[in-house]
Amino acid sequence: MSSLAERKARLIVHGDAPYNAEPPLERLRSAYRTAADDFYVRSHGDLPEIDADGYRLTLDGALPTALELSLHGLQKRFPQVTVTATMQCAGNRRADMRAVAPVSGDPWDGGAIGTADWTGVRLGDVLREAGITEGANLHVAFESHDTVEGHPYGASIPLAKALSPETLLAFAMNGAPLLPEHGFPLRAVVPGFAGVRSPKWLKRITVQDRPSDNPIQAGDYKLYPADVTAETADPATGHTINIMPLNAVICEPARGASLQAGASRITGYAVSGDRAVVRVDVSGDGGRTWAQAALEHDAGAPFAWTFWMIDLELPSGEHELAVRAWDEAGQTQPAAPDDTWNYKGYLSASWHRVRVTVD
Ligand SMILES: Nc1nc2c(c(=O)[nH]1)N[C@H]1C(S)=C(S)[C@@H](COP(=O)(O)O)O[C@H]1N2
Ligand SMILES: [Mo]
Repeated sequence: MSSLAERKARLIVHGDAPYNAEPPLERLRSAYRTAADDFYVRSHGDLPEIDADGYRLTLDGALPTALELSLHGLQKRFPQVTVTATMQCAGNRRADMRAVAPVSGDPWDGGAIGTADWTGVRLGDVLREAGITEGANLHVAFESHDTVEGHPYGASIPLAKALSPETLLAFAMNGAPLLPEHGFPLRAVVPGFAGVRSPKWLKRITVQDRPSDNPIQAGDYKLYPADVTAETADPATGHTINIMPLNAVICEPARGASLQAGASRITGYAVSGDRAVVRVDVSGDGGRTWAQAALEHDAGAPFAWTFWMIDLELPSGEHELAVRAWDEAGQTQPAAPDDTWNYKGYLSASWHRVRVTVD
């Protein structure tokens, strides 16, 4: 395994402590399954170092049988499954919102996203073994080994999502044990939900009648209207970000690229938390006219992104490329970041625009 320093050197680093980094878009688009060392890292606190041999996961709360599982015990006791799914930060593309007005948080470009084969056990299988009452109006709260401003990291998901077959306790990514920065030895993977609901370095899972009261769940990752500020924000009225919206990004060419006259290849990704992407439109003239891109999707992976590409004839001069995806409900993305601007810069999902020059 490479060292953390070597892996850091491959990425665009937004901060060292906590460590936050994303891959260049061109490299992100080079493989449908993102290599673990090209996968963005979002951390809120320290990177805990956990010894796999001594590792224990506790399950408690509203469960007839509390469980304590070693990593090996978990792997032996429950069927192992692999789910190909996209993980995305709620702050992906925040940089585009920051161009409208100041926002808080790291200025992620379109690289706070990645797709992997996650191998683990179904969280639902573990909860059923502990005797969970299906259909109850409960929440599954996770607590992790890292510390964020004096508290352990914590977040929760509704029981229905926890019991859904795609939701995993994962120990491997693309066939190898999780890297330390991606949650070794065990993390949750909650496909379709914002990354914040997929806690890394899991310590404890508690079933309870209300969402986690951890500040990450109760205070952060809320969507506010445009007139709300850091001073007026009331977390009790902010919308809890779970399902990720429809989004699309141009990965190549890069912003400001110089292209040769003739057909130019334009590539990127499109993604939606809970609906299929059915069409991707690409414009060479800032959104006045559109052409349809060819789509590449893994039919067996409903929670994974769609890759798209198109060859566009662009005359010489300056052009604004734009992309917008459509989902199976016939919905598309807002045209401008102003439309959904919020002071936290979450869910930035307007048409992605890239200016290029053609010789
Ligand atoms: N314990 C813990 N889990 C965490 C986080 C964290 O800081 N601590 N960050 C969350 C956020 S906001 C995201 S977007 C994803 C990122 O996962 P990755 O770093 O493996 O890409 O992890 C989530 N799980
Ligand atoms: Mo995130």
